[in-house]
Amino acid sequence: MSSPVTPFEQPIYVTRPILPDLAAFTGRLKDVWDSKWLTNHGRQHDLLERALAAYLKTPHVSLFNNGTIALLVACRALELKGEVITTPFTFPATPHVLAWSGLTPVFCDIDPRTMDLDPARIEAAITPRTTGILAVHVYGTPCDVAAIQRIADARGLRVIYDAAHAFGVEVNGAGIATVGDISMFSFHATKLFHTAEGGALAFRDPALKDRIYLLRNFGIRNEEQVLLAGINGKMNELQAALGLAVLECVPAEWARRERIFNLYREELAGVPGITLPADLPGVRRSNQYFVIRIDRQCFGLSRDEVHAALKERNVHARRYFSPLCSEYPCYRELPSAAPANLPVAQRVVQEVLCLPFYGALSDDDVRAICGMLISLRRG
Ligand code: T4K
Repeated sequence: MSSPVTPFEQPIYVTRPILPDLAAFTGRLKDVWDSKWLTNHGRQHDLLERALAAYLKTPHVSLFNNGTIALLVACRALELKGEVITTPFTFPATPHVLAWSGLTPVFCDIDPRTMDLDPARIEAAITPRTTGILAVHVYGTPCDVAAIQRIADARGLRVIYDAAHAFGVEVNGAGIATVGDISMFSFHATKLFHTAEGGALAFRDPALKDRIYLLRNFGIRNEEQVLLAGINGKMNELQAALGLAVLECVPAEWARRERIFNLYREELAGVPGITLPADLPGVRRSNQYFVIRIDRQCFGLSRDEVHAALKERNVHARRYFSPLCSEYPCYRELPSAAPANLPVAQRVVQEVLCLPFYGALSDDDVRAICGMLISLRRG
């Protein structure tokens, strides 16, 4: 790139997956071929389950074919009923899982700083029909888990964390999945750790293990007994083998993203109208997204105008998570979806922009993207 406004010749996407060394992956595939065992809890599956429990510092991990099915099983495992309090500022899967479970999502506003569910707004949303809270560590930023747990304990509610973006997040050295009743991780190709498609549930209560195991395999106990109305949520051996190969690459990818994270912050520091992600004390980041917020007044251009201008220059930043889930036709008639109930989310969703963020981006690419952004500023 010769000038900050020269478009990239090749598209720069918001992310690119880790692709492990092909020989390392085919070596693992050879084991699968030799075993003639392709799915239903094979060796690769068990190896990955154990490796992830250690990596995530959590006692129990159950692997799934994707994060959405994992979340469905979490709702079923905890026997949620009636209403579940959740955030409107998330990927569609979060409220859709509630709807598919016959539950009513109750949207609650978010904290303007973390962009996660605001615990101060939860109490007012609780009714006699409320049985749970489904909170999201959005962009990997941990929720105020202590405040959420206090409310849940006082009101007898179950807590599920959608930790799709929070792989490897630690708070004061503790894995992010050691809070609440169950946490869900997504291992989609767009995630730092992935199995192409995949996901997991992580939890502490050993009593949940058997139930979750049954629910993800049609409820089958053995050849004679089907105990529960389960589903097919199993991760297959090819996914698990890929996961084992990808997991070996995660530390280097995380470290490279950490460098890019800091480079973005250096290059964009002090640009009027751009708010950068803050450091959170005691938190080890997921390095899943690099999200900035654009103040239209101060920057001179709206977030949507910046998004379009970057796209013209072949930089495909993403407006995750716009529109708000509460604006989808399937939810907008809910009383909790009223814009007046969600003023912070309404504002935040117009400001956020996820910049390209993956290890294969060069330092020069990052500087060029920042140069483009700065050159777009008016005023
Ligand atoms: N809860 C939350 C909070 C979530 O964010 C998600 C998923 C879930 C639950 C559900 O988990 P899963 O059931 O998916 O495990 C992507 C992902 O499909 C989705 O998994 C993810 N969240 C969401 C935030 O992002 P899209 O529609 O933005 O993906 P797409 O295809 O536009 O890909 C984005 C960019 O990534 C592309 O422009 C290029 C790059 N890419 C993508 C793929 C698929 C690649 O380079 N290679 C690839 O193979 O949803």
